[in-house]
Amino acid sequence: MRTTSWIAAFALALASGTAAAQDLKLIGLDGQIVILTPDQVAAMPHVTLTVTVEGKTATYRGVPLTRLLVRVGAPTGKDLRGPALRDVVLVSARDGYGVALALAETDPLIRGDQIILADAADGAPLPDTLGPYRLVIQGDQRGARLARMVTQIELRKLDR
Ligand SMILES: Nc1nc2c(c(=O)[nH]1)N[C@H]1C(S)=C(S)[C@@H](COP(=O)(O)O)O[C@H]1N2
Ligand SMILES: [Mo]
Repeated sequence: MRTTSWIAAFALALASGTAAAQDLKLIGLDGQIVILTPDQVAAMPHVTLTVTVEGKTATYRGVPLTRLLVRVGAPTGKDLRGPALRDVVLVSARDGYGVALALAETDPLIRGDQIILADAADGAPLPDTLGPYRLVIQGDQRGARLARMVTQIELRKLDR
């Protein structure tokens, strides 16, 4: 491809909100899109979370899910009330796997158990089979909701 057409393709990719494979795509209720590169995610405040799921204990490190959701306008704390209690968070993975959570259950001011988007486990970056990101939900006893290979997080409103 010539340089000019490459630049055009890149501009088109940006305009259409297309994320590179390792990028994280956030989608808000009004369709607003925020794409975070691995460097941008790495620069956000991280916490660690040790969980035991199906007998296996691991210490994950990552960004609290709420911090990502506010980037696309999600209400938190006292603002998370009324119709927002019906909003859902759809976490999607590279292999088509998906997990839906209630927005309210992701809020640390509503529920004490933490939910993070992990980029490291037991001191090492997540390998390709687990990363770039893994949803880690404190209190879950089964592994099903701990989505591996997460690439997108979308807020959705239920009509009724
Ligand atoms: N993207 C993706 N994440 C996934 C799955 C999957 O098929 N695809 N399976 C889930 C299930 S059912 C389990 S039990 C755990 C297994 O995670 P582990 O390999 O760390 O034990 O991953 C969960 N996350
Ligand atoms: Mo599972």
